[in-house]
Amino acid sequence: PRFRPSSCRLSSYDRKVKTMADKLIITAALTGAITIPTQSDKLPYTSEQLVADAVACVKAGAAAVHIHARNPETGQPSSDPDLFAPILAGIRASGVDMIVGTTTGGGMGMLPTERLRVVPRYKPEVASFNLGSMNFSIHPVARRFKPEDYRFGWEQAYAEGTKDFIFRNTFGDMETFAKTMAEHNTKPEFEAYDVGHLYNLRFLLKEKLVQPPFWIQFVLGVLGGLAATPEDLIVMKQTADRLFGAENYRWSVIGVGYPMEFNMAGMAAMMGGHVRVGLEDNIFVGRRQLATNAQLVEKAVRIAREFDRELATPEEARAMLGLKGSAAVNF
Ligand code: KMH
Ligand code: ZN
Repeated sequence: PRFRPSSCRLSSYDRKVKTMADKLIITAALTGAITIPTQSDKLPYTSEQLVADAVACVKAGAAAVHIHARNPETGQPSSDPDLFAPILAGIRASGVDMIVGTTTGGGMGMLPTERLRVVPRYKPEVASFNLGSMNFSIHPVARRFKPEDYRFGWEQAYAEGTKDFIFRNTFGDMETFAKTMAEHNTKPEFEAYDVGHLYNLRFLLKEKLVQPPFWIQFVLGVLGGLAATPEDLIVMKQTADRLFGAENYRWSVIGVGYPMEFNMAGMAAMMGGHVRVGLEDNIFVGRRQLATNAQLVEKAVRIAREFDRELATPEEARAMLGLKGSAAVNF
């Protein structure tokens, strides 16, 4: 008989390719604790700037924002819960719906107990959960600037100091983070910088400290972790599939730096994953072209469209990730 493609039933492979095209969740990481103000005058650090960027990113297509606080006078990263208050309240007052995830990773010099304080205080829908201790350095950035180039007095020592920074997330810390997030119904966004971090998550699962389905962020390109390459992303994805089963987690990817942020966005768009962009991770939208957060989101949206991935709204993303909803937070 003649081969008639129209009568051909979808093979399970074809079905899988179609169904892995989840709506795509874009998270905007607005400021972080790694980028220093001298690198980009577009880096927001006051609450007004952070709220304006959050709203602009959501209007551009992001469903979620990832929030760090900084000292509004100096731009220095801080884990002081009081500094989160005007940012979270400002986002609320904007009336623009979005998933607000807070960091519990903080930055150099912050203790795990200090970093975790935002969870009981604000009970966010999502909070970052870093899956292991590691070197985490931006000291090569300091080589790009002369002492007189820095905008603020703290920046040079901060950037250079990361050479000896150990990002602490021991099993004891992780146990505390897991229990605290469970207590406040805050969904952990598991930050995995290396393959071993996925095995740490597997251990937490075996100990019944965490519950699938998981929301995992593959963080690629940090000095101290895996690189933002297709090979490394695929290693992470295959390892997670093997340890948890593809149906038991959703993943997003961060590519640190340019063009890695967008290379990884393209990979995620193709592979059924989700995307994080923002000035926390990368400051450029094109070669040597400094970007606003919204411009980074706009580029991620263009990539998603090219790969025929529809964007998830905040409400759709909540349903996909099993979040408690913005009425249940404490801000
Ligand atoms: N700064 C990023 C590379 C966190 O905030 O807990 C990872 C991050 C971690 O966003
Ligand atoms: Zn962060």
